[in-house]
Amino acid sequence: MRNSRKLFLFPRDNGSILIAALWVMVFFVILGLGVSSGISTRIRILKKYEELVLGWPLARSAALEVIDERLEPVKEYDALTDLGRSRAFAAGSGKAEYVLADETARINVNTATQEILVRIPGLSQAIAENIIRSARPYAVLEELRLVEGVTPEVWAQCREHLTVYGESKININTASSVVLGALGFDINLVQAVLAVRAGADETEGTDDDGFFESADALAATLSNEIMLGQSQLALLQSLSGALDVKSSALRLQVRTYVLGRRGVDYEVVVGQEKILSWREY
Ligand SMILES: [Ca+2]
Repeated sequence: MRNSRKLFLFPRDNGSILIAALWVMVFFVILGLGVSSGISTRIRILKKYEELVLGWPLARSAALEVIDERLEPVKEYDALTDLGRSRAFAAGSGKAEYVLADETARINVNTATQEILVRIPGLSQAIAENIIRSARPYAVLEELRLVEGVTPEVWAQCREHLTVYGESKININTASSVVLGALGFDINLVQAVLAVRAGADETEGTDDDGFFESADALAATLSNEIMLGQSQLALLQSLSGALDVKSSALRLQVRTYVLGRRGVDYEVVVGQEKILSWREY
């Protein structure tokens, strides 16, 4: 017994020595792989930690900068040209790049009537009824997915037109043709609104864009584009309390860069005075 153990640990023939040496090599290779994968995992965790720790205050500072700016606004209206402009916030070894989108260009699902909801793509009469009967207000738009009839296909069609943020007034300077249609605008009115906003180059988001100075001035400004009929004037009159020219909630799409590397992305919604929602990717 003692001899055989001795023979295994210290083999005398060359073949056995070679096999033993190979086993030793395999052992060290496995050990080496284990150590290096442990180190690379640790480096990855540290990088992620660094991106989160440094990226979070960058995104938060960008959001607070937007809130501050809006407390003393330069303009009394919000239009696509200004909101879509790329902005940056830099601090130390980090930078946050962001663009703004208007949440109040969307229909607020918490306050919308059934008549408006049913004109949103994907929402049938039955689904619109279910939404009205459901426990509103929703804290997040994703709660809509729990409503009967809202399949993944319906959700994909309607989500970009809806919001749970803002004061329920639609910004006429940023609303899409779908949202204007949901409010009851006929095709001629929608085209007239878009024509005013697009300006001479007929493209929205450029420097020559037009805008509506106030909700009250909507009919007067549109009448420069088209001859307004009685029903159109009546609709604009009925909507005067539901329209605005300014946003009450903005969404920031933030990209962070930490030490020159792309960090975590954030989606932040800000209201008049505070951050309303926060997501990271
Ligand atoms: Ca333009």
